[in-house]
Amino acid sequence: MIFDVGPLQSPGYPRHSAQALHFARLSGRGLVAEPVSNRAPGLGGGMETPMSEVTLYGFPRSVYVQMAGIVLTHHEVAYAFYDLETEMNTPAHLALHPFERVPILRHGDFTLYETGAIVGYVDEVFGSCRLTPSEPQLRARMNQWISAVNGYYYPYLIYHVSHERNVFP
Ligand SMILES: N[C@@H](CCC(=O)N[C@@H](CS)C(=O)NCC(=O)O)C(=O)O
Repeated sequence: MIFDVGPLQSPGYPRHSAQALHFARLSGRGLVAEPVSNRAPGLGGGMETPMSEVTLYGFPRSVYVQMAGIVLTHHEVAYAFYDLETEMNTPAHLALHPFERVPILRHGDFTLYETGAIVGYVDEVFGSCRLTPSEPQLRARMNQWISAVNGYYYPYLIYHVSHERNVFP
């Protein structure tokens, strides 16, 4: 995949530091070279007027967005996908997520961010066959893995290895 980082590589940015991509992203600019639509098929409105009761906001390449999508799909929730790629770090994005990340879930007038919170909510609200174990030790193990991915694996795999090799080689 080719990333268009052109003018983002200002010397003022921490090119090789963790989360370099996050700091280097310019307002309103996507990272992918090819233009992407921010309207899922069938979605006519903007972010303020989602047609579906459940809307997942994010960009398709995001593993966190994919996690939320997998859990929605597992529970056969009909949801709209809103591609935020070209609107990352804009005021509209900031209004949905104060840390300017994805995914974000909207269910009716309820808006939620953080993947763990989203999948837990979806599992509880829509799950006939729950993914969350009822047995405390199994549930604790699940939460341990979620925390480990967020705290240890993701920052190194994505911000260090992947971004530094693919985005800022
Ligand atoms: N703790 C957040 C992490 C989400 C996250 O880091 N998402 C990445 C995409 S996989 C993102 O929004 N990156 C945007 C950026 O770094 O500018 C969660 O669990 O949802």
